[in-house]
Amino acid sequence: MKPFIGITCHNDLDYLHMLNNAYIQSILDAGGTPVLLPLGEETDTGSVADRLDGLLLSGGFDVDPHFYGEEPHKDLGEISPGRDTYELSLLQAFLQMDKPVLGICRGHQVLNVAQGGTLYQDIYDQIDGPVQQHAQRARREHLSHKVSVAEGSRLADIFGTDTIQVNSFHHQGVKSPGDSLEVTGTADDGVIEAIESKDHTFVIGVQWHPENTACAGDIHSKKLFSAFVGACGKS
Ligand SMILES: [Mn+2]
Repeated sequence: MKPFIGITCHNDLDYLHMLNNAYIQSILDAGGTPVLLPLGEETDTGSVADRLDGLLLSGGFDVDPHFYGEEPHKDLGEISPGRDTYELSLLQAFLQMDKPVLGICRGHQVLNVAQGGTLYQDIYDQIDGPVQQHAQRARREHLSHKVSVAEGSRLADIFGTDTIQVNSFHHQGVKSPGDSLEVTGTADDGVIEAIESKDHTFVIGVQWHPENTACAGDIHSKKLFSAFVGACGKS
């Protein structure tokens, strides 16, 4: 049986769920069965986690800074509070069961906040020193900047190299990593691009969007989805 992989959706206007097809296609291509999860704060997230083999937290709006103890910065973007609550609850359930989790962009940030970490609400305003462009003005499958992958990390094992090229569509980033999370990918300007849990079998967050580049044939992105779906098949 192919593993059932829950994918969270963006909920923009209270009546519409949205998910870029690239997430679905990347899971299908890697041999999984995608299960789209509707936002519902009253959902029994423990039962959802129990029935699924893995969780993909998709991209979207900024995380409400109240979840990491901050007031809104002037450059905070749009937020989706109901989605924050739902995803944080869902994620805790998966982490407790040690089922595989892949957080992408916003999902990488949600993972960090769930573990008690903090975010830069705006990397351009809040990081000292020069910050490179992280909101690329090119097609989604274009690989715009470098990420150095930490030696000995799970990502280094998955990619088989210590440097990859990624796309970039973010203005926030991980500031302090949460409990049990290690930084395993960084851009040249120091922006944290990947985190992994030391205490779980397969819990990874990436700041970029590998679903777009996997669908365009990028080998490292395809390896990441294969490793994730493979781990879900064993959970
Ligand atoms: Mn970036």
